[in-house]
Amino acid sequence: MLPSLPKTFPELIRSKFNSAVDSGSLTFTESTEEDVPAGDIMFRIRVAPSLAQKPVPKKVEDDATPKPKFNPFLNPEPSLFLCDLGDRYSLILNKFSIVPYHFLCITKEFEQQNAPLSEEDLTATWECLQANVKSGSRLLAFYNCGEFSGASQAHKHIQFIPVPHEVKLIPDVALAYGVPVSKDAIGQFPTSHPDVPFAHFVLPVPKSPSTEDLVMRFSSLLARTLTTLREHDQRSISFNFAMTKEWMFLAPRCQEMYEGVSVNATGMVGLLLAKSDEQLDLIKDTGPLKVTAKVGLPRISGDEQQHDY
Ligand code: B4P
Repeated sequence: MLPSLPKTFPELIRSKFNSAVDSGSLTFTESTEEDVPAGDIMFRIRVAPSLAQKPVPKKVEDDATPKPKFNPFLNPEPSLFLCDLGDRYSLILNKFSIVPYHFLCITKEFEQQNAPLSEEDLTATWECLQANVKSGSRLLAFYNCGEFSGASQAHKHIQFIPVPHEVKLIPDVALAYGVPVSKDAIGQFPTSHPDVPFAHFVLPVPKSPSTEDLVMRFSSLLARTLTTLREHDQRSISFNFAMTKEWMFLAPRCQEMYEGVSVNATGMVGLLLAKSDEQLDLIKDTGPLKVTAKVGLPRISGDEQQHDY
């Protein structure tokens, strides 16, 4: 059984964030936001031109004497450390934030980022989602899994960013079409937004879910995701996971970026990141749904029949 987050977590994260920015151990990048509509979905595009200058870790093969890649999560910087969560996880601030209070739940020991989330990972995610780190916002948890998912670190980490309540993400809109009536063997059947061209699967999360509730939902979404990857002959198991207190979402991936625009789980739920004005123009000209469709996989036939809108 995982212990709860300390009651003082919101105060802790705010004071640690401010001191880490002041001391220079956390790089906070200013950004602007632009809303771009796509049917009844509104994509929020964050534009952060100075992120393009973020240092990219040197590739191992570039070195004359190859060294193992630095793992920032094995001994996290004390100035970024927030607290432990049970024996297995630590919570740390993201060193390169573009939204305040972006934090990560990392495993204490090395575990592979390309593995699916375990029962313990899901319980830890649910526990972190309870924190009220910013008033007027809810937390979005996300996990980039596999080589085409937008992940840059190989050590298991689930990320959390505050998202203003007024921002309706793709899973919020998908669920507004109605909870599907069909049931699968475990009593849950994922839904998806009818106008979103890429394969994605959403399930509502009950108010006080048991561990079994979380695991059943994740397994059901993962089964759909794996079937889609298989149907498209994708050998690499890459997908994005996102979760709020209201829903769980998974989307299979076949590509990390489109025309230089890197997309992670936040992009697949409607929060894209542009690292230059040119990237913003590209997203607007192409259309955010088309950009996300290029890095996701087409829906497989039969998906539509699972719904009763
Ligand atoms: P990954 O899953 O590996 O990759 P990512 O989120 O896509 O971030 P990436 O590092 O590729 O950054 P990008 O320029 O695309 O996550 C690794 C996480 O660990 C990242 O959050 C990274 O910043 C963090 N990290 C790296 N070194 C660290 C260290 N020493 N200590 C602590 N944390 C460390 O994007 C830049 C940032 O913007 C990322 O944080 C990304 O998550 C975030 N972001 C992307 N899209 C966003 C959006 N739409 N809204 C808000 N934030 C967004």
